[in-house]
Amino acid sequence: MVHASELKICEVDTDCLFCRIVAGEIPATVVHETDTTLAFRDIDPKAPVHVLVIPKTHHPDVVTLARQDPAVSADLLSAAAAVAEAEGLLADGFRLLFNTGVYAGQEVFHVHGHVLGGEPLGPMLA
Ligand code: IU
Repeated sequence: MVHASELKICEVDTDCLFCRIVAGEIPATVVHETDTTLAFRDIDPKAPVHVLVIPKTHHPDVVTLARQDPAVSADLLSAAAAVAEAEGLLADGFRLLFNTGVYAGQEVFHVHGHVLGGEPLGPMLA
């Protein structure tokens, strides 16, 4: 396991909230961790299960991550799948969502996948 302090955590924004969670400076309810990813419960859950899955390295959005680090992109999908399984979401299904940019309402510019489930979620754009 690589400790966060050994990683080049945040090259872009030293005030990045999620980089600070990775560094252990801000508390979060962590549900899954790998060498390259961290998953923690959203502080304002929109479903019975609402977990955010992030890379430990800083990339502002999923497009940037995909271009800069395909290996960590794959790790992030694997982590989301592991979270969904651990949270008991595989039988009934779940949503994996990456808000990207202003039109999507992205608020935190450290890429994060929302793992949402635990009840019927309704149509995407309702
Ligand atoms: P978005 O995709 O950038 O809109 O999602 C940001 C999410 O981060 C949102 O669901 C917030 O509730 C969540 N969040 C959090 O879990 N902890 C925080 O300290 C803050 C936001 I600020």
